[in-house]
Amino acid sequence: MKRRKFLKNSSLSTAGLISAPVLASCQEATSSATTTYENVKPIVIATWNVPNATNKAWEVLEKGGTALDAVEEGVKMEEADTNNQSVGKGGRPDRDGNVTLDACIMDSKGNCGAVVYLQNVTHAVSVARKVMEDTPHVMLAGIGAEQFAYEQGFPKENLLTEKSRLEWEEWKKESKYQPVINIENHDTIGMVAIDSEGNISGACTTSGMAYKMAGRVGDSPIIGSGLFVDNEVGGAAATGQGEEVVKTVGSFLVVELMRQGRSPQEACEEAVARIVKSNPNHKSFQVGYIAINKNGETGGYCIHSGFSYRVYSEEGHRNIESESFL
Ligand code: SD4
Repeated sequence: MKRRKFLKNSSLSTAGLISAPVLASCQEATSSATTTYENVKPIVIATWNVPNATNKAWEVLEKGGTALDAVEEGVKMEEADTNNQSVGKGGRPDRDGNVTLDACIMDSKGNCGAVVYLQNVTHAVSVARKVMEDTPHVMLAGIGAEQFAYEQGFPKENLLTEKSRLEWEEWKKESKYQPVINIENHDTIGMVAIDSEGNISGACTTSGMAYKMAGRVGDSPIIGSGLFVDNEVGGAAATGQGEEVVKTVGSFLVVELMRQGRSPQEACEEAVARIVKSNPNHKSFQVGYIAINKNGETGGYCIHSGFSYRVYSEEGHRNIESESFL
């Protein structure tokens, strides 16, 4: 969608948002969420072109596995892949040279778990799942998350590969020691799946913004920002500059827009519009969303071109070049 059409649509949809749902009674709002969805078939979507991850998730779904298992197994592929320098092992470090991971997972019953600032453990998403299933909490951070992971049997590993270390050394020579986000080269994986029972789950995992300040946490492990699932409606995930996603509670926004009747594509566009409208400098960073509704319809949209998302369903697998604002 090009800029002019996008602005027109976003202003129309903003007007729609103010008039209809705000006036609707709670009962009416709930009834729009209980739209009948028929013939739901398994499907998985993920941010960026990540065929190994979506293939793995599809393997789980095809065998009748749960969406929760599918998204965990799927994103683990990227966490283990040292060529993906935005996720898990091999991720780019913070500006002090430490690789710190953020991840979350959410199931179809609304349960969720997250880890932030996790070091020395590759499969942050699995630790997040353990937080969800084996603790009374939803989020563990830093040393506590790491300690919990070891207690759960996760191995201690050095996540800083030689490639990422050498790149960081180079960056230090050039940089003014500022954290940066590379507009086109980041591959945080957010994944949402529907299983053969029609249940929806999602996961999101990242090493965060390259050369970030020590201690910085982005949107990816924050339920509602980097990921949100509502089994009545659909799910959404974000990638890009997490600060902007957090400020607009982006993935929750996308799901709530779908609840109000927007298609996944329209919902992603509106969520990007919120960021663009309040950021005169939106050309300097990237944010992208993907979404799926209970019907298995998908959408994706971002600020800059170059964003794509991956879909795997009974129709096969495909990479979709997302439309963009710029
Ligand atoms: C973050 N959203 O930490 C992540 C970064 C990202 O691909 O998406 N990278 O802000």
